[in-house]
Amino acid sequence: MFCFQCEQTAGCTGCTRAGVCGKSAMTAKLQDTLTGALIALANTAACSSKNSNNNLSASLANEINHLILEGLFATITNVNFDDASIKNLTARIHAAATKTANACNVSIVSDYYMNNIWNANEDIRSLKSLILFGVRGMAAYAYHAMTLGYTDASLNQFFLTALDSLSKDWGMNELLPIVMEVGRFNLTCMELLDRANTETFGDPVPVSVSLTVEKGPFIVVTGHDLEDIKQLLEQTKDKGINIYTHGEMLPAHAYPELKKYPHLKGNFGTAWQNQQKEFASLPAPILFTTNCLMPPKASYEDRVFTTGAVVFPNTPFISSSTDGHKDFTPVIEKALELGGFSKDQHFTGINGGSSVMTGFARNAILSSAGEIIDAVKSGAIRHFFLVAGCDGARAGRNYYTEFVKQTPSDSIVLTLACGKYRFNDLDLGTIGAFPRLMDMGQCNDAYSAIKVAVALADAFGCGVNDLPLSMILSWYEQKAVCILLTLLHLGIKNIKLGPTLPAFLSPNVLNYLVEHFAIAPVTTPEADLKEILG
Ligand code: FSO
Ligand code: SF4
Repeated sequence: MFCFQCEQTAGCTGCTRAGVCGKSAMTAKLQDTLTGALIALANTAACSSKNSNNNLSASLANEINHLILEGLFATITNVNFDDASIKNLTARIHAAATKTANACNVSIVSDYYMNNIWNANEDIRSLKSLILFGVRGMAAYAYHAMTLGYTDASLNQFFLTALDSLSKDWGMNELLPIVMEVGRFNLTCMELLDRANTETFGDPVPVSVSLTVEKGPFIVVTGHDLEDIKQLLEQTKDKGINIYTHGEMLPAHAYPELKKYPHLKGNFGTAWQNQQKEFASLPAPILFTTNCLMPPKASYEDRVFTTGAVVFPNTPFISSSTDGHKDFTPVIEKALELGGFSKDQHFTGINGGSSVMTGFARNAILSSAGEIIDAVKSGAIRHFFLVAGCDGARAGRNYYTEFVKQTPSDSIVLTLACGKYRFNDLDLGTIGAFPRLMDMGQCNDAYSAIKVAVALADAFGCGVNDLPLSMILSWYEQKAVCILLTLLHLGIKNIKLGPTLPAFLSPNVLNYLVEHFAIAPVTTPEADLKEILG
């Protein structure tokens, strides 16, 4: 096997025997076959449109779009570990490719051989990896939007174009623009998901979320899918079961259509890499709606449930009916059977805090834009830091905790995604009416951060790079790749990235990013702060 798509890849170069994530060599091989089949499907769809013989029925086009998103999502780190379901998905992709070829009267394209990419010249491999991993991350966002009924034709077309490009014998000049296009289309995609989430569940409002788990039966929900938690909240109404968010589900507390449920009580645990420890003796079921699933330990494997794109062998999966309804009865019954804690448990965050704040999405912040601009003009706010991204197990990640602790008292720290659990229970105080630490939401809410940065730049009549704003990012898996490409597409410079740089950046591609965007690895909090604040 060969896989180097995430930050924890073995030896910072590549997993070759089995994945550090727990993925077996067989699963990795099947995921490669699946990806090769997706590329062949994209090739077939491309020849059908080239022949201007585009006879695809709406239902076949829809089926292709759905399979592309499902297939790409299944290969993201910590999502699907189940060989049978990967084989089944691959067979469905083959069937759709055959139907497409027949409908358009073109010959069937055989599966692309992924080793052509893994064994290519390192720069080509690097650029094709950026494209592939970027569209994998983007597919997760498009999938969540699709679940809520939001799609975008240009985005669907781009997934096919990007996949098709992976099989081409192209050089840097052809591939680099496609890498940047991934960034552009991911902005469209995050905007689509933002619209889907806010039009369905309302604009987030700032809330304080308790870390106490009350006595009695409860369910822990993790991942990014707000529709899943909505259906679960509806189905657990008046059943004496409380619901707790975990990981990337924390921002659910801020959405009016979710926070209205009184049994959505609080947040349990920290970021994904601590789950094997935190779930070990939990007297409650855990529902995984997206990544990041780690192979469950024997101590709690009987209470793990998955849904959506997440699949693990011998683990109950909650499927969706054609109208999108999911029946969470098995999870509910498990919660009642386990019964929860016998008395309230006062958990704390990593730094000892008993609650965390969330809900500072674009609307919440921009509704106070006037006050923020005045505070910058008066000197009350000297600098903004966006300390954002994914968490992970690597020891050097306490850089982010230390960085936030050392930010000066006249600065604001904006955050999002699961890396925030390293510091989101800290009390950094306030500047006027604003908390110094504001959580904007999930990783896809990088869209909110972009909207806020662009609005501030407009207000000050400057570019985003001229604002007193620095981006200190942490990456782990492929969603971070597409977000990074979006920031580069927007021309944002001087991003600091850690805890290590991606193994799939070749020296030449990295040089290109450094020359054009001045991207740099994080060093130490002291040195980075000194450099940023001059
Ligand atoms: Fe974290 Fe996992 Fe949002 Fe990622 S839970 S690491 S980029 O999947 O999704 O931040
Ligand atoms: Fe290794 Fe990451 Fe690939 Fe898993 S996803 S096999 S940890 S590089």
